[in-house]
Amino acid sequence: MNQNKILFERSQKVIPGGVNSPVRAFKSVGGTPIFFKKGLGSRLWDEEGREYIDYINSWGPMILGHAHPEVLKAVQSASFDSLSFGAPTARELEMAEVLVKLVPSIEQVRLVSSGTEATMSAIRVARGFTKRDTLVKFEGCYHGHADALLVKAGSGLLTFGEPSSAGVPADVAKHTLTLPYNDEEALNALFKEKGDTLAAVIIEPVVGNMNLIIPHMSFLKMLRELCTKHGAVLIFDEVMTGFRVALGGAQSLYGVIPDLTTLGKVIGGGLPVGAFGGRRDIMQCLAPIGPVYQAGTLSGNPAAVAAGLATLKLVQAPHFYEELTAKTKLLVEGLMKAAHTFNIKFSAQSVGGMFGLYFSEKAPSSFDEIMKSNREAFNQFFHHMLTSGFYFGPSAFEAGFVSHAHSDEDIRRTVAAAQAFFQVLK
Ligand code: HOZ
Repeated sequence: MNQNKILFERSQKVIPGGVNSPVRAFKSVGGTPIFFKKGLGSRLWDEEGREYIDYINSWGPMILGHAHPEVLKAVQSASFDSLSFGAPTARELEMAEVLVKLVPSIEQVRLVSSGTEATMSAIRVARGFTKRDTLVKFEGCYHGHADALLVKAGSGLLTFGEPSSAGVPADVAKHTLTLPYNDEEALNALFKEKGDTLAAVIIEPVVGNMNLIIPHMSFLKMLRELCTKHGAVLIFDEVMTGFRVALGGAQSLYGVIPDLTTLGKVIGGGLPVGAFGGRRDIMQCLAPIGPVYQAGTLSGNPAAVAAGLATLKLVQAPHFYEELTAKTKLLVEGLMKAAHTFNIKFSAQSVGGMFGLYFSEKAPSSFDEIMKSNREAFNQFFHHMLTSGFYFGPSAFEAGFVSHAHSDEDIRRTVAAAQAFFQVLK
């Protein structure tokens, strides 16, 4: 029997659903998840020895491709000096200095171990700073799995059709208000009614968790103005977009600067690192100097920070983001051209190294529009590509990721395989 099937059967006996993160279970696309054994550059190999070109890249972190020699060398050398101290290190300081230098909104920053921890902590400090409770998020945006954020969320919750999680007390959820993404009228109306009671608004400045959704500039600008006017803390969740869409994240791309920013994924180079940072006056509310508590034994872990620092050094090479953006554009434009040759209702778009594929006539800009795309066609596409050796996200509600290691030839082969699918679909 196929190794992936054998391992998945074993896994389901000891791990709920056989996976450690729900989207990986292939529930929405059907079939058996692939168990991976090795990655190198743009390639992955599964337990059967089959080769794939990877378009997930660990959901974003592997921006340099898998097993980059300089990242591995940095982790190796840090590891020989101990895997954890639970005490300050010079490396953490170096990472904080790099983040302050490169991310426009960050004056002070604290490291944590995941994106979930970063968003959860950013919200707490925003509430402590404003002395208000109410939080606003946008439908279909996913900000990790802290209780307050599992209300009308994206990613796995959207994939499985349960946008608000069980296990979140109504008393907690009642402090989270939701608005439709890119809807200026609704935004204005909420601020008019409740603006002065809002602690924070959290948003993915480019959404990557209900597939890829690009913000309208006027919407982002209005959000910034309203938060400033009403004293609500604006949090950009750049866990996905940070160092992915541009060196300074979506905030540098669009010139809209939040009060706080959360980071993760790329800044750990594939190991678990998160960060939240922003205005000095807000960050100064954190313990040990302020009343808002936040802590972590593995925060600033030496091996993880070494992987992140090596990655952040390499992404600062001249033309890195121009090249990454060009590769990603080559993919989405190639796929669109191939689909349109056969009159398939398909669209695709990208920002930096992130992309979205949609079985709909035009790229969606809201939760309602993405819900109308043809999920059945996506599932067929996914399986055709998987069988042909191309690994895309197993859900119509996830963005895709290209790495700097992808070659034009990788992309040409991908487009050719998709073209064969579109031809049959027509
Ligand atoms: N929630 C992640 C994507 N939006 C998936 C995480 C994973 O399965 O690793």
